[in-house]
Amino acid sequence: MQTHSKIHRLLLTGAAGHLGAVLRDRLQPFADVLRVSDIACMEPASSAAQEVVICDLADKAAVHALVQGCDAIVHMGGVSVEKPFEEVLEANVKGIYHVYEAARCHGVRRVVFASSNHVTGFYKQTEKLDAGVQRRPDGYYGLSKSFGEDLAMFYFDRYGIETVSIRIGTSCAEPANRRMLSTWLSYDDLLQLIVRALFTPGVGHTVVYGASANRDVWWDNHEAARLGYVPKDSSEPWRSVVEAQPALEAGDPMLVYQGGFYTAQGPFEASR
Ligand code: 15L
Repeated sequence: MQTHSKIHRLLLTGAAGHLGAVLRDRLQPFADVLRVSDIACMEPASSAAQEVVICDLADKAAVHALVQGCDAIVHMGGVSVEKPFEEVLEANVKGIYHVYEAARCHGVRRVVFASSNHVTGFYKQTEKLDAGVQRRPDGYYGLSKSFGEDLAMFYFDRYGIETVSIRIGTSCAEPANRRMLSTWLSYDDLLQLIVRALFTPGVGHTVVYGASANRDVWWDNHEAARLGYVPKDSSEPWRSVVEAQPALEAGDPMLVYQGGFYTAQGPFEASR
């Protein structure tokens, strides 16, 4: 990947999560010091250039201490799947507010926010969207990411903190089902997009989708192209294996909605 000048101290939240763990070593070359945090236990620092901090994002004072001294933030932390509202509220809604408030107080000027395709999950798979489309969140998780994008916009408009919000599709080692043939984002392409989001000047608040160069895309990702993102991978090599899977029933949310099964989760409380 093209070399960039380094960020002095880069904070990666959610470092014990699936994508956080993938990014931890891959982001190291882009920072003099990489501070990694999570609410869960993590591997110890692999070198003097890593700092490991256990932090609950719902704890305002702890987040302030975490952010102090950092120059940019890659915010992957919080709940990463659909959950009851109260859990999402603590980790994602209060969590991202604490991150931005701490960024404001401690002079951080750039954030990369791991938003999600579930912000627009109730669109049909037959529709093609760009990042400016009206949001249609498919659950509390998607709603929290929608809030996060609005918060990022507010902190840019009010305080000039720049953010790229990445509506990540499905970032995993290999596409494993038909939906992922469209939503898949390889780890290398994820890293490329995050690096572009960190180093491209003048992004204001930009929203992009996070997908590889898949054949059947649902997203017009011209905003990502403006950041210089050129995905290198595609789900196509897995198509024949995935298409050999048993057919889904007509009407299955995995076939109908962009958000797949997220659109059918809940309610989490019994009706009264
Ligand atoms: C997400 O936002 C989740 O974090 C991830 O676990 C996947 O479920 C992904 O969306 C997806 O839509 O496949």
